[in-house]
Amino acid sequence: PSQPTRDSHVAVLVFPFGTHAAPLLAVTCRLATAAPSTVFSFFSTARSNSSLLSSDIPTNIRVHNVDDGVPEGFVLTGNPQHAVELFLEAAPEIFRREIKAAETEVGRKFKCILTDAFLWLAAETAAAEMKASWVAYYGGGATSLTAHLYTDAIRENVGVKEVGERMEETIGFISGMEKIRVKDTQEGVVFGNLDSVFSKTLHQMGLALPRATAVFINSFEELDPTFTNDFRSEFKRYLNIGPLALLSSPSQTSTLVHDPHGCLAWIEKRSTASVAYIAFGRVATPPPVELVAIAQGLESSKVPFVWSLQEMKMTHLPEGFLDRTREQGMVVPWAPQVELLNHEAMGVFVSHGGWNSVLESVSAGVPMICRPIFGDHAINARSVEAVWEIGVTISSGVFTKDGFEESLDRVLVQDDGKKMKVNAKKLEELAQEAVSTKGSSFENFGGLLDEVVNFG
Ligand code: KMP
Repeated sequence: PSQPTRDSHVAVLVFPFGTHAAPLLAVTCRLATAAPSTVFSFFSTARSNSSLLSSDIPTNIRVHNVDDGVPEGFVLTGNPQHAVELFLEAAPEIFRREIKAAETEVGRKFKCILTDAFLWLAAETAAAEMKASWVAYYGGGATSLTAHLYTDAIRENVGVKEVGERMEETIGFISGMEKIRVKDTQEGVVFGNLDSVFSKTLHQMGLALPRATAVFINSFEELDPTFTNDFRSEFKRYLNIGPLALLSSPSQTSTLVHDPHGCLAWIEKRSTASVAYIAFGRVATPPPVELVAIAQGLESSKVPFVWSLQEMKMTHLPEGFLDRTREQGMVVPWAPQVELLNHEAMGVFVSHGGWNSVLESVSAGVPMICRPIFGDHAINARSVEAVWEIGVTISSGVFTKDGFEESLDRVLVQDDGKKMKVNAKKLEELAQEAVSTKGSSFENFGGLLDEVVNFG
């Protein structure tokens, strides 16, 4: 790789929902550290920016708050997709305005636009106007990206009417998808509302990504060799640069770990591979009846646990649960997830199967129990269960006391679960190799740096 071009300017456009922003900020920090003379203008909403603990970012990153696209006086409904769609519709104009202002402020034209793949329209619009290159970050894994990339092929083969009858069929007509069923695909691929702004955006994202100068994801090539090969011919450049969780390794920062509730001191006293860690995102939490089922399953299984649960949701827990389980486990509003997962006492990660969660579990060699909620959760959960064989999807799709107890027993006690542990440990090793010096993700990060700072 050549020396970074001096004085260049990179725009970073964030999709400010779910957990898209944090990995993109992490990548931006690494790029900015590697290219200190390049300015990175990072654009996201005020709400998203303030939720990123951004105390310690390189000085060549300039963080900008942008409009959220919600019209003045507009009242949002409870549906999270509504806010997403308002933002997506306004995004090309919002970012055009902000990019102009930042160019003037910094006094340097943008030569590269680095964006969340969901923002393909804003990205292509701005890149064409400024004659800049577009580098896209897809926030999920290779399997879920395949469903977006080949949406037309899936629609042709499965049809979009009476899909219900074909939900159990696999989509093995796409290489690497032999174990993925129609019902595992994201809403908006063949079922659900195909005409919503969100569904259309993701469909057209699949058509736009081959035009980007590079597409990168937070994963490692060895996890999905079939898709890795395919994407190399589909995209101009395809780069796996993860797992990001392994790049900021806990050992480097152990003295600084934020652990206000003493989870790490607590897990220290537990035996090997015995603890269940339960954590759902803020947006994607199971409904109150299922929180009760989780609590009941934990109590009757007697499995030691750490449960990260928003304070306001603790009111849904069964009467007396916290008192009765004081010795067995802890319910906390915040937990040091990566450090917990990497502790040898960790036995299973219970989550929705969002990409960041899956990859953090893989990176720590910890088997999973998945309860998919929306988006790519079901397709990730299916890969966990049927492709990588490192966990299970909760039976019947929702938590029940008995179903959860059975899953805990299967993963933590049965021979089946021991195999999952072995498989997860193998993937952890591959992930470690990928990020080590000369590993695939290490090399690919150099490739990304070239694309973003040196323009290939
Ligand atoms: C709100 C969100 C997200 C969402 C749906 C919402 C979100 C997200 C996805 C998603 C969709 C398809 C994929 C992967 C992810 O859906 O953040 O393949 O990433 O209503 O915030």
